[in-house]
Amino acid sequence: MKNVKTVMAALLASAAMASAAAACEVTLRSSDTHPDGYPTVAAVNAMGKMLEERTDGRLCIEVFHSAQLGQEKDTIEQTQFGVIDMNRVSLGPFNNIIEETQIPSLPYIFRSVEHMHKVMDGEVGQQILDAFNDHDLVGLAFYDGGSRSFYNSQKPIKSMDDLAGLKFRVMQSDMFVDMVSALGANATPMPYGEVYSSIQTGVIDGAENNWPSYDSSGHFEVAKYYTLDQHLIVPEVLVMSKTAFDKLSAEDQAIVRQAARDSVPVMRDLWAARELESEARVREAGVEIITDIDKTPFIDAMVPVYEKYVTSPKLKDMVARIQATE
Ligand code: GTR
Repeated sequence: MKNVKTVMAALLASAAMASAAAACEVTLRSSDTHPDGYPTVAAVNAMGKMLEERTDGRLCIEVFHSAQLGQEKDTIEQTQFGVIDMNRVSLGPFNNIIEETQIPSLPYIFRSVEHMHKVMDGEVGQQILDAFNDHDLVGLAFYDGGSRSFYNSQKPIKSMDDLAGLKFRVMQSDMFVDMVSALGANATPMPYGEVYSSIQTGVIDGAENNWPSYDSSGHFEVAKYYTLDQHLIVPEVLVMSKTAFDKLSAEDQAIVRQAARDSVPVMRDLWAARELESEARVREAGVEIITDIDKTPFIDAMVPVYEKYVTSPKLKDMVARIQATE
């Protein structure tokens, strides 16, 4: 786990290099767990270019990719404290902090990626972005995270019964622990960066993720059975520290918000291409992919999860509006 001192040292070292190279007045430091070139990293870089152009070099972004600033849960705290200016993360690690983020993280809440886009681009999405305001953050935009499915090192999962007794890593969200328990398996919340070695050493049997993450993390090398049950379509989010945002003029704040929105279609195109590339790479590597799976028992098993987490009238209303979105 990286502490504030380590994060500050990484930021200062890069600030020294950046000031020699670029003439930006303010360089916003943005965190990402993924490697350089991954669609989320490329999209924030594209947003940085837009900012630089639209502010005549007043504002730039430097993306600290590959978890240089730490794992998601820690970098979220650093962003709330204002140590990190921007952060691109999954909504999952926000679930325990901001209740509205649980709703698009509910298993099988979206019928398709198109349905997710429609919801997140609309009023419900805006309501969720606004919810970050009460947590020292500014919600800027949602990115794609595909659909997440289980992979493991032990055996092909062909039905829900095959999950029994297996141990899966989940993102650090209580709801995902309950989701896995409701399916009859065991869940261990753990930072993304620890998953590869934990599967390799047998601490866990597997995890769950989308094609690009399964590929880029190398998890497919140690967990060769991938079952496309698609239990989650969790969007990713780009947030800014309220401290950093409040330092900007109203004009620059509007430019930041617009550039973030304009990076969304860029991200979606990169994502769609990357999903196909990653799927091809993983198939080529000889992974066993189970596509023919009846999702009905998985969906039915989620009733207690909805009952436990969708409790207040506000959250119930959000679920109803999502379900009513065509
Ligand atoms: C990826 C996501 C990351 C991170 C990771 C995880 O799909 O892009 O932000 O949340 O999953 O499983 O921790």
